Amino acid sequence: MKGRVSGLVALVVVVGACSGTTTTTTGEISDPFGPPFGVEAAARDFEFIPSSWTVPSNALLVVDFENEGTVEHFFAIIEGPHVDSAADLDRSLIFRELGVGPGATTSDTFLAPTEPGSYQVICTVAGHLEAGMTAKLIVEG
Ligand SMILES: [Cu+2]
Repeated sequence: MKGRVSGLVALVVVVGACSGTTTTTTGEISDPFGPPFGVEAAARDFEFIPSSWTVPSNALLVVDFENEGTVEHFFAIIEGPHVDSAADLDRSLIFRELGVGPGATTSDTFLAPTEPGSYQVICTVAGHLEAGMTAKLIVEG
């Protein structure tokens, strides 16, 4: 009997210690971004395969980027106006960038843009965008 009373007192202390916080207990851990959304991308000399991808906004993206070419390539998602030359690119507009050497594959996991729209994807190696390495990431709300 004495043990029960002590337990009750301890519970009250714990609840009191938690007041004022926003902690909630649901009994299960949920992923606020939903299941990961896979994106398969490949680079050749000098194009992206495919030339567009459609993803949900704010989804957790798992991008697998394979380089089927003979030189290094990058997969860079650009925010802002369409660019025609890497020389014109303001690097602060790069939302996310992955690079991989010839014959290799890299993977990256990140959140898609929250703002729906069409985002340009380019290779940032000098001359590659001009040679045709441009694609689209379509973000749907
Ligand atoms: Cu390239």
